[in-house]
Amino acid sequence: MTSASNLGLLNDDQVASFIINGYIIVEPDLTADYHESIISALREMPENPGGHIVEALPEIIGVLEDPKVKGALTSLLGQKYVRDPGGHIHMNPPLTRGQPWHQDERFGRGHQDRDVDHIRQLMFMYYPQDVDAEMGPTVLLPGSHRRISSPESMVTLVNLRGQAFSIVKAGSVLLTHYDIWHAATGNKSDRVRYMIKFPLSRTQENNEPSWNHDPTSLPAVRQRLDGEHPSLLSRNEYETDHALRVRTWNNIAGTAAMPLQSGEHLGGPWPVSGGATTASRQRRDMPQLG
Ligand SMILES: O=C(O)CCC(=O)C(=O)O
Repeated sequence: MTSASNLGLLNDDQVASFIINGYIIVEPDLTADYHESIISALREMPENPGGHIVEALPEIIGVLEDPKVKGALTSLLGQKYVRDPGGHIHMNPPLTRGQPWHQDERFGRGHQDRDVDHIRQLMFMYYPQDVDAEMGPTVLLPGSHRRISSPESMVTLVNLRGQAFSIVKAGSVLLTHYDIWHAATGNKSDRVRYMIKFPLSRTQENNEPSWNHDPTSLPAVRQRLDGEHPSLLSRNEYETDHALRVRTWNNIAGTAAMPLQSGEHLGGPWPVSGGATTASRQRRDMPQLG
């Protein structure tokens, strides 16, 4: 798709980043007054409306309809994405403890059914106030959406190498792959931190990219999908992860799909270190050598 529409569609590089890391932050074109009004409405709510967020807070539609948000959602979930029933207002009051790391469950789907090579569902997380490091930001682990893990095996995990925090400006929207590992962190401040979360889904497969695709950027995308490794992976999993990233691209790119293995992936100079044998493994181990 080209930029004919007025949506803030993502470009190839941004889609590649999402595939690699599993998240993107969007800053909607809404005013500070708008976000303030959401905070006021949240403060006045007598209780958490559970999944009935839009009924309790109709103004929230403004964020879902923002062109940048719609553009990012269209880019990642296709033209006909839908907001699923449910969602949750996550209020993180002062002096809470952090949550355990987890992947969200969904409509009876268990951890064994996760989409390790596709983008079928996203989580939308909207922060109406600034969130700093003390205020209990959400923590997430880049690249973890391709890792199937049971809740039991995650419950004892604490700080993970490469973890990233949603330290964001008021009004920011964090879009994540549904299966990303995440958790609320403890709020050490004296301020309440709100976050409104909605699940969204793809309803149809793409015949062509639903983002602002430029065929000339494919080599650069390929290099990133081949060569960038989120830090949590053990060495033996690098190759599997590379293939899952390319398969994810192919599952959403329609006519812009690429061969699963590039020539470089199959051969090339011997590596300087380790037992690897291919050029892509050399890039993996010594990315500074290109
Ligand atoms: O409140 C947060 O930062 C994250 C909470 C969350 O996503 C969850 O409980 O699944």
